[in-house]
Amino acid sequence: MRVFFDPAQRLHAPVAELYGGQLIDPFESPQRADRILDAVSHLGTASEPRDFGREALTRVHAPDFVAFLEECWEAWAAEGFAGDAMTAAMPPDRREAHCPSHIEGRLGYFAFSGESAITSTTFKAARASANTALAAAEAVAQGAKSAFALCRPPGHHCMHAQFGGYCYLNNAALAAQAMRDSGAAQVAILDIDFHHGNGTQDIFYDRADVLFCSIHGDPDRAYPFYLGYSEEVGRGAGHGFNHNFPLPEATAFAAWLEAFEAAAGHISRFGAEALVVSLGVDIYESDPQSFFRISAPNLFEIGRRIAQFSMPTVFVMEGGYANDELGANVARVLTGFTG
Ligand code: SP5
Ligand code: ZN
Repeated sequence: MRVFFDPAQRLHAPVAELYGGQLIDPFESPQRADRILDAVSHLGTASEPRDFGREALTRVHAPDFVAFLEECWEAWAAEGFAGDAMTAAMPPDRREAHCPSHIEGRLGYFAFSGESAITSTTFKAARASANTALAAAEAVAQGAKSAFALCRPPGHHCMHAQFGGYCYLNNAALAAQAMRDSGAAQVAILDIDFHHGNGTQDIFYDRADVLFCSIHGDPDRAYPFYLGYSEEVGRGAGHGFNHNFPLPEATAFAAWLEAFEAAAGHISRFGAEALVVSLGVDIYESDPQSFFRISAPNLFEIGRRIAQFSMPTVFVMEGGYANDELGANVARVLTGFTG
């Protein structure tokens, strides 16, 4: 399995995350990448991605959103604010909302959630993360059977034009789009992160060429809330190409696997030429952000089942916050896959 990692991803290191009314040390830290990097070294030496340019980003994100990410910090600092950029304002109705010129308003306009900060180097790191996913997609498009994109900050919450949930650019969506652009007629995305992939769903909701399946904590009880219900099946041409599997608190592995097999059925029938896996290991039973009962050996079994698609596969790293087990958990899925 090819492995990709860009060290510039470490540049995103905000001071704090808004969690339970406190500013705490962020769950999503540069150390996560280092822990995973150590644990997957037996799969092969990590390659540094090339720069795919801004054009690659606007294949799935709004140009004004990408420009905002790039300019945000400077405008924020110029305003005289002392901390990292974190939003306190949110549009009451996005469909009617005008995009303000003041940075405080712009920040909320391009956010769907307020816990995640933008620092002076966030855009640089997010681009490095995007390039990592794009390089993995390129390797698979050029014939590699599988690749692991060691991405952080993660991406699956990032929508067409809104960041949040620790995500600033949607790495999995960029990888899927890159495979489409390099000739795959249809691409499937399987999102197994504990949290609903609201951003990936948003990006492909109207499209029939990219199938999106997500297995996650019930949005009635779990972040990112609001989206991820089973009745969200896509819109217009995309109707029937979005499938959500929300699962309740204390879901055991057998029930999780039932959802997996249902998603697998959709993926097999779709007839995709390539698979992108949004790999969040926050499904692990000891993860501080989640509520499934999925053990370490179960993660290995998940990798084994993903291999049964026998499809060119790009793994894109998403969440996982049980730090002591994080690297090992990622390695469990990947070695389950490689066998
Ligand atoms: C990529 C990814 O995994 N992003 C997740 C961002 C979610 N952070 C929300 C934190 C709130 C979780 N509440 C947990 C309650 C535990 N009892
Ligand atoms: Zn997650």
